[in-house]
Amino acid sequence: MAVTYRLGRDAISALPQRSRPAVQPGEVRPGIVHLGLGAFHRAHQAVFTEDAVAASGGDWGIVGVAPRSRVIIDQLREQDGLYSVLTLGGAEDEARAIGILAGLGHAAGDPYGVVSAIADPGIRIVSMTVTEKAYRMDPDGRLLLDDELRAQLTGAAPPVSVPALLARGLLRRQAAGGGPLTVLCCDNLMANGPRIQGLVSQALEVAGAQLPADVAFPATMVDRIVPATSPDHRRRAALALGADDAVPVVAEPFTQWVIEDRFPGGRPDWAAAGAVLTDDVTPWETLKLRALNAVHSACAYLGALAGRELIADSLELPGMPGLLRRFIAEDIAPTVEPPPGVSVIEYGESSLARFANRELGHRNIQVAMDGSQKLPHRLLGSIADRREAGAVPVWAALVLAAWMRFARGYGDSGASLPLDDPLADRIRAVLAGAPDTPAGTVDALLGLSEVFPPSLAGDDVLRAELIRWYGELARHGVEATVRGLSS
Ligand code: CS2
Repeated sequence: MAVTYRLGRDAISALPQRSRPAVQPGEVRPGIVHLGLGAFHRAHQAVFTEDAVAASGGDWGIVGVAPRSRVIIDQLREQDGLYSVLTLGGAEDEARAIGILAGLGHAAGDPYGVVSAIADPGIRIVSMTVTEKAYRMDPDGRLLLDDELRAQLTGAAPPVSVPALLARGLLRRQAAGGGPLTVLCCDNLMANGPRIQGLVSQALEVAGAQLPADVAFPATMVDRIVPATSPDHRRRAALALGADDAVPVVAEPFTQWVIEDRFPGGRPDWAAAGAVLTDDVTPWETLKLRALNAVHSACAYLGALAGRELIADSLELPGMPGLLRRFIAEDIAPTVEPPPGVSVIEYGESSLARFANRELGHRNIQVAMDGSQKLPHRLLGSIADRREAGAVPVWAALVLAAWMRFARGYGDSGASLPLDDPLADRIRAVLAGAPDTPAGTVDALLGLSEVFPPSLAGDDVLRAELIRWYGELARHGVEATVRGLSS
C-alpha cells in the first residue's frame, strides 16, 4: 500500500482502527511536565499515560520538554504532537499513534518557559527521562557543583540544566502557591526517588531555600527496550501505520512499570494501563538494574570489542549465553532479594530472550555509551555485595574488564570504538598517563573516584581479577576468551 498521508490530526480517521490514538491530540488538558522527549519516554510512560486516561479519564496530558535540541519539537509540531510507536518482534509489525502530548517545551531555548510550566497549578507531576549524566551527580548522589551550575541555581544564569530546572521550578511554584507536586525520576538509577530528592534538596540549599513539604519523590522502575530509530524502522512504521511519521519510536513487545504510590497531587490511573503501584519499588529496581541492565552492558562491551554490531549478535558469540547465565546465577542472584514470587534466574532468562530480539536492531555501541555513569548503578553494587560476602565475582569482573578495554577506544581487530561518555576526556587523560598493560589500565581506571568508591578501588582481590581478565582479553580477544569458557 502506498503511503500518502503525513501523520497529524487530519490523518487519524484514515489510520487503521488499531493504529489510532486512544485519546485525541490536544483534548486532554496537561497535568504532567516531562523532561526528556527521547524515544524511551515516548514508548513507555507516554503510552501508559494515554491508556490510563483512555480508561479512567483525568487531566493528565503530557507537556514534553526537550532538553537540548529542538528538532524533535519542530517535527512533533508539524504532526500536531502525534507520533507512532512501532512494536517489533511479535507476530507482526504493529504501529500505534499516540496523542497524549498536550504541549511542547524547549529547555535550552526557553528555560523560563519550563520553569513556569512546573509552577503551573494544573501540573501535578514533573517526570524525567534525561539519562544518568544529566543529573550531574557523583556516585553518592551529591551534586557536582561548578560555577556555572551554581549560577543557574542562584538565578544568576538561565536554568538550563536538569537540577536547576527542578530547583527553580519548585521555587517558582512555591511562590505562586502551585500546590502539591510529585517529582518522578524514570531513569535507571539506584533508589531513583530518594536520590533525586537528595539532589534537589542540595540544589535548593545552594539557591538559599528548602525543599517544600508538599513535594514527593517516589521511586520507580521502568522497563522497555527502545533502541534508536533507524531509517528502516521509519519505513516499517509508515507501512504498518499507513501514514508517514517523521519521528516514530521503536520498541519491543514487553513493557513494565513499577511505581511507588506516593503522589500528593494525584496521578493518572496507571494501574488501569498495566503498571504496578506498590509501596516498595526497591526489589524491582535492584532486580532490573542487576539482572537486565548489567547483562545488557555485558553484551554491549564484549560484543563491541568482538566487532559485533547488535546486542542480538553478541548473544550469538559461541559461549556467550553460557557465560551470561553464570554471571546471573553466580554474581547477581546472590545479591538480589527479588520481589515475592519472582526468581532471579528466570528473570535473567527473560532478559536474554528479550536481548535476542534482532528486529529491534539495538546496537552494542548505543548500550555501551555512558559506561562511567551506568556501571555504578547496574554492576558495581553486585560486585561490592559479593566482595562484602567474601566472594570473588568472577563474571562481573570480566564485564568490568571489558568496559576497561572498551575505554581504550579500539576493539580486538584494532578498529576504533567510540568512547561516548561524559568522562571521556578524563578517561583518555588517565589512560594516556598509564602504561598500556593490564595492570596499568586497571589501576588508572580504578583510580577514577567519580566511578569507583574507595572500597572497590582499594580492593586487591578485585584488582587482581580485573588484571587477569584484562590480560586474557588483550591476549586472546573476546571471541576466544568467551568460547574457551564454555568448553
Ligand atoms: C540499556 C537500557 O542503553 C542501556 O543502557 O541497558 O536502556 C535498557 O534497554 C532499558 O533500561 C530497558 O528497560
